Amino acid sequence: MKTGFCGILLALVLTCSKQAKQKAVSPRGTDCTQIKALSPQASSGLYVIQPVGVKTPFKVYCEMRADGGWTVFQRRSGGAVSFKRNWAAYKSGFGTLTQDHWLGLGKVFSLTKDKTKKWTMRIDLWDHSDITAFAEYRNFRLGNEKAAYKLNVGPYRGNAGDAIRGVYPGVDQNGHGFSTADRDNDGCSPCIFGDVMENECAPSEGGGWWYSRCGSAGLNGEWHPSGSHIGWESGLHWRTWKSSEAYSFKATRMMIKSVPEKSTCV
Ligand SMILES: [Ca+2]
Repeated sequence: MKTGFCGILLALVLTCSKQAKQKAVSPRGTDCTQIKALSPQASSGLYVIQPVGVKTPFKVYCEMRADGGWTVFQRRSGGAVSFKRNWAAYKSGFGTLTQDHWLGLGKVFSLTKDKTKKWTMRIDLWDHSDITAFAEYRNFRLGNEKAAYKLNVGPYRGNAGDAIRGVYPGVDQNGHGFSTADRDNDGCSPCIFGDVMENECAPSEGGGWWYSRCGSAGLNGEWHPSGSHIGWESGLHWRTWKSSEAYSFKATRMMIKSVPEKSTCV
């Protein structure tokens, strides 16, 4: 009988502590995709995730869509949060999760290193007339810090064009390491663009990115308001969509969702 009583007591304690945890942020999961799968009614917002093999859980913004739960790792919508930052900041993350932010290369790496899943990256772009376009890449994965968080993407689909692989030959950002003003992995030593000679892409473009001879995609440059968003070398650009002249977007979002390795779904 004593054991029974203790069992009930234990169950009560566990239930209470579970409820207390759920009050803080609920539900939890290894990523936003799992949270959405377990709780189909879950709405977009802040959640705590703990990727497989990661000791310390961390907060992320989950974009809950009909096609799954997406873990957001970049958002731009204004100039309040500067993306002109060095390696340490791009590694650990900065900004406000519910607003403009960069989640951090370390956290994105900790998600995509889970070999039991494949990852799809989605990029959403908004121009200054609020027209949107998107690019999706299957088999998204980052290398570790030693490999400069090398970008790996598979097949592309979307209507924004494949700016990662670029407009011109030799500027493919796929397979390239991340660069910041204080960490140069851009493949320019120097690069010659017409009458311009470039040694480092990050300082001139304004933010960290997987620059490859600078390249056709770059969403971490300086944000420009409507009216001064055309004709800038820096800025938020995706040249396969807005290629006629340098065009800096009004807003951008980058996010990933997981697909179980054995799943036949895509
Ligand atoms: Ca260089």
